[in-house]
Amino acid sequence: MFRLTLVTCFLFVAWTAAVNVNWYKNIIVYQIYPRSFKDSNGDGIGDLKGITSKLEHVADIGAKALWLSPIYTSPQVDFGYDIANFTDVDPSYGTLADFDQLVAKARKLKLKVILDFVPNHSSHEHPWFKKSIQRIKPYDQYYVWRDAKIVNGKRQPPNNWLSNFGGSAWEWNDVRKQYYLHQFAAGQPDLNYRSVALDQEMKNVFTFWMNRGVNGFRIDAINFMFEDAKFRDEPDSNRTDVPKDDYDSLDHIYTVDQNETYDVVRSWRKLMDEHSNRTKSDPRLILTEAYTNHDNTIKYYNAGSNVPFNFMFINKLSNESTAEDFKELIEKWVKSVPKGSVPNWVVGNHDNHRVGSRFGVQRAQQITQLSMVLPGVSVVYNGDEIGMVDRNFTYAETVDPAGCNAGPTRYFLKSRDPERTPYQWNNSTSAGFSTNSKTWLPVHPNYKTLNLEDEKKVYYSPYWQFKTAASVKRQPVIARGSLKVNVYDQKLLTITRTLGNDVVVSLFNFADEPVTVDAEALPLLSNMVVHTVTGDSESRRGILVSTDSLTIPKSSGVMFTTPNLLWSMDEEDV
Ligand SMILES: [Ca+2]
Ligand SMILES: [Ca+2]
Repeated sequence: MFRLTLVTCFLFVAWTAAVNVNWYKNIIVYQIYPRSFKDSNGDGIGDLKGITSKLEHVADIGAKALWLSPIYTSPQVDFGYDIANFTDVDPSYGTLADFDQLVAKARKLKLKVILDFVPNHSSHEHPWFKKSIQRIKPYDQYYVWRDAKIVNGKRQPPNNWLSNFGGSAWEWNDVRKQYYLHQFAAGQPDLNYRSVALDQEMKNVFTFWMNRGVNGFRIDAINFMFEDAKFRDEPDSNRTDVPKDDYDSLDHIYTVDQNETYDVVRSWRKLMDEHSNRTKSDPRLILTEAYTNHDNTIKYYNAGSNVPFNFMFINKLSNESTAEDFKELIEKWVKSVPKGSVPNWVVGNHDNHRVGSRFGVQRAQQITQLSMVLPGVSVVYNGDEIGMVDRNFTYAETVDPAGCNAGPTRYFLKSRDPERTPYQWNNSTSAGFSTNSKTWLPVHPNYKTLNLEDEKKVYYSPYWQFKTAASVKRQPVIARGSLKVNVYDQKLLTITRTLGNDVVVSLFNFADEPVTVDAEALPLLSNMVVHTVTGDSESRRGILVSTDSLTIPKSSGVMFTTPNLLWSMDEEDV
């Protein structure tokens, strides 16, 4: 009996030790856009086998988790965000068996796998929608259907709501004789979370993928899940710079950010925690995508999201912003994060121009360095780590529905094709993305000189600057150290992290000219060394900090650390 108890105790300890409840709190999440990452069979479209063959790269740059944009069965009206089967893989990307192999290899590399989860809508090709059209129970309630409004004997949509991709958000169905709501493309009918059966159906999707080893979900467009139950018209935004059928012409008070959204997230948190407890596995990560105001974003933490995306580097800051602008917004965010949670910093994604195009190639590296030195989760988009930039598209080349619907004079304001071009692995055919010279989106012509293979050979390339900056993310001083944000001489933003004897100081020059400062005015210790530099800084790694004056080159960032942090990183063979 005594022996049995001892064994039981031992097992219990082994279990609890194996579960790491804080695994996600200080990591880099790397977003992979599957269509554009790596093509394994030469059809010009990226796929799962291709991704699996390149997972070493994800581990190499220091990421601990990869998030895959949708891989599910889809007619590809919106390149995978229109899903016809939430629990299978699209044939152009591979099979469920390929996915299992991807997860198995990720495990070996100690990478967590995060899937995109698209709750707002399915594809119009989904069997649920086909049954909903036929009014077959319970599917009849799975989508948002409304009768037409008859004006002067003519059929009109039930209200004035507009689609994100332009035009009415309502589409007539001649079989059901009703309109269905689509906040995005007409091929993406909105799901109805007021249907209990639908709500459960989507929970089953989470369970399906958790059982396959998925460690978390990035929830797409979460703030679109609910609409006003009374279907009231939305007021005019009074913008004179957009056409009447443009999404931005209305003030969206009834179609986004409804309170019920947070209740659903809470129920998902519970579902995932129960699954993790039952299977004695690390907690599942929830990342939520909502382009909304600060307070609405922070509320997702309390509902159970671990990473309510912080888009400040995308929609609040630009290369026009000052050091003071950065300081103010960073402090506001950090202060708002509830106790026990961590901040997050989104550098880029597949829906916005690349960081290298938004800030310029050189200043983009300031942004990635900032995201590493600040506490919490850094979210980077594939290609950011090698400094990829947008490719300009003609209207004829445009395939993104957001761009196509905007028409030939406005497509470039809406299209997301420029940031979705294939990953640039080397200088061979199609940048090493595919053996096919014709790819689903054209490769950026700069791949001959801008590619991973070549950057690995050049020490001060974006790749090396990213990798060295990323290496501090793993240090306790970044996870738990104190944070001080300061501005010197209006041009210099300084981030200071301190934990015991470990100190990290990053200096970012926001001016277009070098800034020379009295080193004594800065929070630098005399024994600090250069850890990482961006741009054309003459500082070299390992050089001791100057005790008198210090010159930071224009638009660049220099990170100093106490010497032990540099050495510990070198031991990891960076
Ligand atoms: Ca392929
Ligand atoms: Ca919706």
